[in-house]
Amino acid sequence: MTAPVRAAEPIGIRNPILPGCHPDPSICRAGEWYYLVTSTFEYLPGLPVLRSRDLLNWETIGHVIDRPGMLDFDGIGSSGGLYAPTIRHGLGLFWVVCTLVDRDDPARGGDFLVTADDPAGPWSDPIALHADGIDPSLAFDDDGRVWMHGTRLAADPEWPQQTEVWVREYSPAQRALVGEEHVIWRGAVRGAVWAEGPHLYRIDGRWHLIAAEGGTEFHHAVTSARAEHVTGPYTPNPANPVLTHRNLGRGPGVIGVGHADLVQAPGGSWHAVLLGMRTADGVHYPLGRETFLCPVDWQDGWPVLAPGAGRVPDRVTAPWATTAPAAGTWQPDGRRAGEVPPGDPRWTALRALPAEIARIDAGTWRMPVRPTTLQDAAAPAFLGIRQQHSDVDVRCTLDLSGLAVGERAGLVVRQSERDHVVLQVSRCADGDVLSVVRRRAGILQEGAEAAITAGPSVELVLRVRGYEYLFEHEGRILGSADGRELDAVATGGFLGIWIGVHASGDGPAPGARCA
Ligand code: 6LW
Repeated sequence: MTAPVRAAEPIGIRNPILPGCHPDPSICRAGEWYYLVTSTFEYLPGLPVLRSRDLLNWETIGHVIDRPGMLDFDGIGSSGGLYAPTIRHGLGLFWVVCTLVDRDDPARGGDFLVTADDPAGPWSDPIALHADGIDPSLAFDDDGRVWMHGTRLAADPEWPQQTEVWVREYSPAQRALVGEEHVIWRGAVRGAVWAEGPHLYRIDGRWHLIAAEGGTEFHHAVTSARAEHVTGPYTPNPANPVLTHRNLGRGPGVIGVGHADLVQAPGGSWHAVLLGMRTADGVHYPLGRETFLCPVDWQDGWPVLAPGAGRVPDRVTAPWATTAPAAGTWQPDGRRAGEVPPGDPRWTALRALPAEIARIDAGTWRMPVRPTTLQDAAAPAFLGIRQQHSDVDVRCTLDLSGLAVGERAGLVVRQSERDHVVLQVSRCADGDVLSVVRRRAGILQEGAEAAITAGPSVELVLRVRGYEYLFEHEGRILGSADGRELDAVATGGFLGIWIGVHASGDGPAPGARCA
């Protein structure tokens, strides 16, 4: 007789599967691999492409926008830039459609398409689609035709911020949208703002639409509709919204779930990636909009998201996963200690590629000072990574040997040009001064200053515990910031917090006093 073998627990991880600012996730599968992209706004390289075989272990294999000159980001203010990409595999190619947004100049940018043989890149130069609005997507018909769709403000709105979803054929030969345009969707709920993030799927002889609505904040929701023909008419799912957390009220947990994209596993099961925000007070979420995973069932020809639960699960399992996320890679619930070496794909710069801002030398970044400041919608000397956990300790050593009098360098907690906090060393004629400089809604709030003897290098420390951001030097707290004043809710942006280093100044100014 042999002892019964206990079934192994299915391998799982805590949601979100991609913590930190990873909004508007889009997913596709090619063979045994899933590929996922998310929005990156004014940060470059843009649109990370992540790959997984089991929906749990994700690895960044490249970025869609990774060459100078692919798109012009100069002057694009914070929370503009790259919005809501869609990734698909079809006709032997990988396709990404996305929008470059300039919130100050709607005439600039617009929807574009890039393709690649290999999702790791290189991606083609962008093809402008000359379509209005945001959130483009595409779907392949059984006969090989390509149908683009997207969201724009309704031409003839019945209420403020009502949008409409359009569909139009794309001709790969002409590299352009062709034929008639059809408006197929204006929202499931009367009065719902921003029906957006549409994705069409050809499933079992029908067309299914998944869209978000309610705005990408607390009232966000996922809706569904279906049609016999891609151009409609679309019948709303009687269960709409098919997923939302807005009815749960305000409390700690996950809020704002929406903007879903569906994918089928090789075994036939369906899954959705979608965005949501982790909050401790029901209101604020400094980590931004993160990517969650949720099971999907089909009943009576309609998708059921999170069947039997009606909310995004805290923990997701993948029965076919053979390995838990490896120790040493970042994990939603894991603690990770160690360096983020130069070259790690998480490093990003503002409106320029990291390689245009700094170079890697002997295992460290060398970032020349630039006159551009964090308040400018340009490319400052800034390198940072998204904050992915509510509790983090960041320690950075700045080599100040090249810093001239009148220049400054420091550790930054950034939301935007108008909202950021810097623990900064200013090089003055009579020594170095350390200060915490806050900019809130564009207004400068100078903190306490301390004279220090920085020497050739200085170690600056940031400790984040929930909403509290503490700036330290040599064990002394020099200032603090409140995450509830820096998050997208407080500042009106779309981003989570980035943590990075920054230097600015106008070059050597002998004899200058402290700037
Ligand atoms: C995204 C859209 C949205 O394009 O936020 O408000 C935009 N809604 O779906 C940026 O993430």
